[in-house]
Order: sequence, then C-alpha cells, then structure tokens
Amino acid sequence: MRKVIIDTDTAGDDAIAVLTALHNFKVEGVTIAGGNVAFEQEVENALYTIQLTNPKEKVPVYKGYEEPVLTYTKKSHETVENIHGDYGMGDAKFEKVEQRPEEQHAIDFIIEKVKANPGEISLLAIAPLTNIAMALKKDPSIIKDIPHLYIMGGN
Ligand SMILES: [Ca+2]
Repeated sequence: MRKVIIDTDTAGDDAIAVLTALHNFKVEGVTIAGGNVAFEQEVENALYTIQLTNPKEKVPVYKGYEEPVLTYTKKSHETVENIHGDYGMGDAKFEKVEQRPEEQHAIDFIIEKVKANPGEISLLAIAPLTNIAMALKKDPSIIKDIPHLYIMGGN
C-alpha cells in the first residue's frame, strides 16, 4: 500500500479527501496548515475525521504553521467560515475526540519520516503550501527522497 503524508487545512472538503486517503493509502501522518478555518478547529476536524475510520494503527496528527509565509497587505490570512461553516464542517459541531495532536512540529515530522523511508513517502498537499515550503527550506535534501508531491490548490 502506498505511503503518504497528508498536509491539510481540514474543513469539510479536506475531511472527504482524508477519509478517501485513509481508505486507499497507508497514511503515515496528517499535518495541519493554517487555511480554511481557525487553526485549532482544523486540528480537531482532522482528529475527528480520523476517528471516524477507526484505524487499526494510530494515524498521528501534527500541527504545522498557522500563518502564511508571506502576506501582501494584511497581517495574516482570512479564514472562510462563511464557506465551510463556523466549525469548518458545514456548521456541524462535534465533540473533541480522545486522540490529541503530537508534540512534534509538522515540518520536523515530514523531514524525519521522509528520511526514514527514502523514496517511499508521497506528499498529498491539500492546504496552503506553508508546511511543505518550510520543510523543504529547512532540509532541502529530502526533495530527492519524495517520489511524488500531489497538490490541490497552492496558495
Ligand atoms: Ca484544503
């Protein structure tokens, strides 16, 4: 089964992508980037989505960058609860699940995991590319060890 890391700003659309990936790939971890809704809510949405699948092995969740690398006119980015609902899941509010995010930063997880599995871990990037950019900036040597980088979006 293909090994992947999913980088997501989990709201309803990404929840479907995460569910699909959990069904079809060996998901080594889920990393969270600031994007669609409030960052901590994205983390909770990812944890909730993973729990729905009741995975046999724990799928760890790592917090990454909450803010963009660059902004042009504003201090930060704007979230879009007007599109995804107050909690990012179409106004549905779910209880917090038992699993909590890991302590390690998302980009350190990406770097370590890729280095430990050279040529085996593809990245599924479905959020703003902040975590991917910062991981590659911190350790460009991992580029040669990532077989595929799939991007939906690219802000
Ligand atoms: Ca997304």
